[in-house]
Amino acid sequence: MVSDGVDVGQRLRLDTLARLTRPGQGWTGPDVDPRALRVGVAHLGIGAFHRAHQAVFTELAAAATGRDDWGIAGVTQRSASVREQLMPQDGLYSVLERGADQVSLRVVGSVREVLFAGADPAAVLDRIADPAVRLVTLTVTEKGYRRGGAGGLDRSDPEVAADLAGRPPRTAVGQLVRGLQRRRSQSGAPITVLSCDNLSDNGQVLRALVHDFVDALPSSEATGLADWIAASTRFPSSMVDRIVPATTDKDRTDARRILGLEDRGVIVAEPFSQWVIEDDFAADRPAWERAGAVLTADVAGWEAVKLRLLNASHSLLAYLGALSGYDTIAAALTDDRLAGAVEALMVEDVTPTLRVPDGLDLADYRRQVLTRFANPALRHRTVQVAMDGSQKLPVRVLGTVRDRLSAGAVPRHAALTVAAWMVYVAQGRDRRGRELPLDDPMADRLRAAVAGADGAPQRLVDSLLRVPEIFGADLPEHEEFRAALVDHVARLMSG
Ligand code: CS2
Repeated sequence: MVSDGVDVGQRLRLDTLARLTRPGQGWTGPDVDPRALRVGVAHLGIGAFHRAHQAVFTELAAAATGRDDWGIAGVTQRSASVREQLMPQDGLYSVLERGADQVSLRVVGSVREVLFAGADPAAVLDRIADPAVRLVTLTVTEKGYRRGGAGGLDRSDPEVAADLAGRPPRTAVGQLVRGLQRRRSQSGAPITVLSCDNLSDNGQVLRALVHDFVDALPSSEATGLADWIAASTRFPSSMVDRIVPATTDKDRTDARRILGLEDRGVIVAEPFSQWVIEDDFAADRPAWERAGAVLTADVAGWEAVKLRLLNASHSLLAYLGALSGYDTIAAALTDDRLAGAVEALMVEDVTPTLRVPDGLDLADYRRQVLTRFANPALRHRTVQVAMDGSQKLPVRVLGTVRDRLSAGAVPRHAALTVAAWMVYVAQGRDRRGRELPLDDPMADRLRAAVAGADGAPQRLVDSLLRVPEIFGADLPEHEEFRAALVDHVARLMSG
């Protein structure tokens, strides 16, 4: 089959792309000449989210300013597959944007190199040490930070302990510290470390984890390192937002039809994209504001709005939706009962806890979230959002719970979100009997906790509420919250 003179069996690469007739039909990009780009950013965790979000902003910023020094070296942490997808394609990949009633495709060229940390850990440290690199960005997901119960670095985690003992580092914080150590001894050039994960105060959290790691090193290795990091490194916070479901075969087929080339690295995303970044950099940065990002002194308000309204609602729809037999977030939202619960969560429980950032209309924001979730073209699976609940609930739901409880109110819909997660963990099946995967770093602990509950709502609530890494020491003691959970769990379990 031939399209635009190119055999569609051919793979996306710089040369095959150059042979396509331009402008292409239904596709754009890259907006930069990838051959001319030099690496200026090292990114830890080059999954689909980074490629759909920061990599696009960075490319558009480079294009708007004519700069050629903001190419990205991405690091894949757990498997070589992103490297295998992108390197034979000269780093090129497409973002398939699925709006409710139209689809378009952008070829992105800002990723210049993909390193597999498992095979080549030294190359990762060299990139962090490279003076041409002025930025390390991260999307390693909530669990990638490896925090313990009190929020600091979990030194009992065997991976953390092994990195501290001096093996080539495999954790993100280990890679950062070892890379910074090398940078200090080589050029000593300042650098910014920018977390792009869904954590509140992500910059502060990461700074503290880096310092925890340094503090745990033998003094012979750590002398002066903490001071150098404090003086030469910045850890701004940022709020990132774009819905990026897992790529399906249909996405790959549609991308091939639109582009006329085979792309093994295609990712799918909604049209919406937002980035709010704390303007606190140790050195130069891409002019992301030219690509629509907001640089501000105050990110905390935006982070809370996004995590508590969008991500919490997502989790509610994921757990309740999956239990009710809905495969996707959009399908779950067609159920009036679920849509009503989400609306009530946002309006009654979350909104009173928010400090609204300047220029943001919360009612518009809430409407926009629901419209984005309702996008039927995205097919964002409920079980994908349900993953890693032990890591996500504290960040997106339990802050709301604590704020409302201390204001003397019982947040019933936030409690419903937690209860739906509890039933999801305990039942592992939807109402039609189909299996629901428990994909969570604490899965074994959670399964053991619910095993003794025998399906009794009170015992189930107590067994999970007493996992201190998730609920702390305070929430199990709160009788009204516990009662609300028991009430919801009992109703959910009886169908
Ligand atoms: C989702 C997020 O999977 C999840 O937990 O809530 O990945 C969500 O799609 C993004 O944060 C949107 O920006």
